[in-house]
Amino acid sequence: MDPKERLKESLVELDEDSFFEALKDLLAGGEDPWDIILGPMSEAMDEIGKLYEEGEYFIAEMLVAADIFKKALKEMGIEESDSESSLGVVVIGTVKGDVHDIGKSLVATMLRASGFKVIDLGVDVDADRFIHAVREHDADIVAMSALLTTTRNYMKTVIDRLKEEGLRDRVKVLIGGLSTSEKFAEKIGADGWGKNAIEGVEVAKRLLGVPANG
Ligand code: B12
Repeated sequence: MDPKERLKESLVELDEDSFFEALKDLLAGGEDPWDIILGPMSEAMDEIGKLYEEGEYFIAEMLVAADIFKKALKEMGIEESDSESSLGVVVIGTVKGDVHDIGKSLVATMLRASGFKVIDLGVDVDADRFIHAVREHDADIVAMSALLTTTRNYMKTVIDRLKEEGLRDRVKVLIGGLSTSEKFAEKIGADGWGKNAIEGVEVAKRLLGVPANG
């Protein structure tokens, strides 16, 4: 079987040994880690979500999958490291009520790797914490993640608070996560939406007027 397929399947089946064997083969074959992460690994997570919806998998299985995913990131050296940057300051977090952190952390990592300074507030972040961080770090962008349809509306709450605090004109708002879309971003008055970590960086650059290859 093609190692990408094998990787995807073993993650869906939570077969850690077979997963890491396939990962080793892919990396040895010169595969780009980001292609693996945003390709078969993310597809496997979608599959696992479907199995959860169908009642085949439970929270425990989703947790195991998240654990394997994070181990793989470590194995590939995709870790968060801080760099002093010139492109701009991004405050990022998963919004209140939502604890999904893998996608948000990937976006943070990719932004850092691209030259942004990133303040990662973690998960379950309320409006007060976003506002405080924007002031403290003089942020250029507020980036929010939500995977649940029940938490995405909180993004609007944060945008409203930014307005109330007189900060909305000073920062761009970038959103993403499974429960969001370009249309949703427009609806709540965000400035941009990214489908994945790579698109997130592209949009962040565009919002700050940085050339695409800058
Ligand atoms: C792993 C997982 C969990 C783990 C999370 C562990 C962790 N540390 O993150 C645990 C077990 C905790 C969990 C809990 C729950 N989960 Co869950 N979970 C998942 C699962 C299987 C994978 C998520 C994931 O990591 N994906 C991989 C990453 C790489 O993808 P991503 O997060 O989407 O991020 C990418 C993009 O979306 C984007 N992106 C993300 N954020 C941002 C931000 C910006 C600014 C930008 C530009 C881009 C961007 O870029 C990322 C990289 O490409 C998904 C299924 C799925 N399809 O995703 C369900 C899923 C999200 N969960 C779901 C549910 C229902 C729950 C629970 C409510 C279950 C329950 N009854 O308790 C709880 C909620 C807990 C809470 N309060 O948050 C549903 C949500 C349905 C809905 N419409 O709301 C899903 C879709 C499963 C399903 N199909 O039913 N979950």
